Amino acid sequence: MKTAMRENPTSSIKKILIMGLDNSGKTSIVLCLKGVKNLSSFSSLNPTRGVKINKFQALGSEYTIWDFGGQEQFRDSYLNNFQTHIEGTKKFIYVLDIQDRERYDISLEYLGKIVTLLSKHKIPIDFSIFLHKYDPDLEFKNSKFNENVISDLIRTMKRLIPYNFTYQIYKTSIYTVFQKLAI
Ligand SMILES: Nc1nc2c(ncn2[C@@H]2O[C@H](COP(=O)(O)OP(=O)(O)O)[C@@H](O)[C@H]2O)c(=O)[nH]1
Ligand SMILES: [Mg+2]
Repeated sequence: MKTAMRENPTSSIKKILIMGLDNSGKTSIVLCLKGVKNLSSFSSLNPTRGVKINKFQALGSEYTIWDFGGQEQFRDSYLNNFQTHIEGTKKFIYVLDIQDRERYDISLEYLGKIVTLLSKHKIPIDFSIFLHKYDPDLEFKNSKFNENVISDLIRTMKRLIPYNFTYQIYKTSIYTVFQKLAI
């Protein structure tokens, strides 16, 4: 009787996909989600080549996070095989390194392509954009950073995303893992 009641164990596995340019902090975010707290593991990260699948458990569910290494030579092939990768995905995280201002344009272009594919195929998904490396002392340490830079970025981002596409933007940093700030 007990076994008959048991749920299929695979049904509770939630697939999360994380994408963004290389060096934006994707693997670090995966480590944070896995509960790694030792900061030295973050500084010794090597660039992820290709797709890396991580498993972890939290709040009674099992998760698989697909970490897509963001180097240029891989980005187009991910987009060409997008529907295969996206299959069964519950949550999508797009990571943009806000300290990498020289590559805002490239990152926004990549984001635009992803969002266009998702809305074209009408794939319902919980979509989050992480404005990452928003460290607590950022505006203090770097005078070029102020709210205008971020609000310009967000404005450009909103123009790029179709009006009927639902998403959330967060400011994140590995230094404030547990204080994700919704915008
Ligand atoms: N200042 C700062 N650096 C970060 C943050 N997250 C990651 N990094 C650093 O950014 C670099 C690239 O991170 P990584 O996770 O390998 O990026 P990936 O290529 O997108 O997987 C590493 O040196 C990390 O230590 C953050 O929130 N703030
Ligand atoms: Mg990586």
